[in-house]
Amino acid sequence: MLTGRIGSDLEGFLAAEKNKVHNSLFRFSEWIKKELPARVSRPICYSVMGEGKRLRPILCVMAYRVSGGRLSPDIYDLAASVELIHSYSLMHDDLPCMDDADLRRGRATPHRVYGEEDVLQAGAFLIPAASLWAARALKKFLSNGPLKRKIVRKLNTAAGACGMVGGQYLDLLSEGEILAPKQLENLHRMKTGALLKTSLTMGGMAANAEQELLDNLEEFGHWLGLAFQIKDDLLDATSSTENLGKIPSDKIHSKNTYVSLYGVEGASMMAEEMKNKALDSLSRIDVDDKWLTLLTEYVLDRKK
Ligand code: GRG
Repeated sequence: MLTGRIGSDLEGFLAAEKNKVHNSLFRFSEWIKKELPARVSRPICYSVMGEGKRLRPILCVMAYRVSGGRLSPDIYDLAASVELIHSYSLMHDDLPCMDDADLRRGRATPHRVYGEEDVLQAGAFLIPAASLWAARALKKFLSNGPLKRKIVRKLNTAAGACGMVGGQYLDLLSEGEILAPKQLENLHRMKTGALLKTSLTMGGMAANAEQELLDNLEEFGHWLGLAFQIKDDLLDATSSTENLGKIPSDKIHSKNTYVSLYGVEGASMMAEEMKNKALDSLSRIDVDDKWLTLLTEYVLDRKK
């Protein structure tokens, strides 16, 4: 965490934003309980309401705000759709056929509570539900039909074969092999970076931002996404189960990470480099908003 007054300012800001995201996820949970059988809605709600950092939806709302959007619960609903995709990915990533994890966000993983079969199905239900939640939110504050469709398409593109799922696929295929640096960067860019970057672009698009601002947000998101994943690799290699709320497992699964390729020191230097590139892109965004800068610092300073 950042220290001093700025650090505590950011903590206060993040806590308030997390609370608004939480309210949207709660609205989603109430809706999904009415739409789906309890066997699948229960694991969905358990997963979605877990204690995550909510970084992606917070970034979406921040990009919306710096693009001149007027805040309302509806933008938090749009932002929450990204968190829903993230939640499904965690549910499936923890399954025995992938990471086989017992612990996530400081408590038992969904399949340890509800069983593998229900969680597999719940995750599959959650994917289209996230798109519907985005479309429902957009309907409330955007009248431009093509723009609404473009935003939902962005979300699905980031979640799909050229983004998160494609990256996870490459990650699974490469377990036990040693990737070349460019291959590893590509994998991280897809698996984690795409959704994080798209959170920002979606926020900008929802505020009808000019193309130049969208391009800058996207470039910022690109570097921030890489810095975030390298920090994730570093935490997995250097932190404890108690602190992370999950069992570090990259080494157990012989994963390709920045730490396995460059070592802790090398990976730390690269994370710093990516963060500086993110800050550089941010300086090209002509807005006076300290929070994006502080959040960029937080991505590397975080302890979990
Ligand atoms: C079947 C090929 C295939 C894919 C299914 C499982 C899956 C889709 C994708 C997994 C993608 C994945 C696990 C990406 C890692 C993202 C990551 C760094 C997670 C940790 O994010 P944080 O730190 O977590 O934001 P919290 O808990 O704070 O939300």
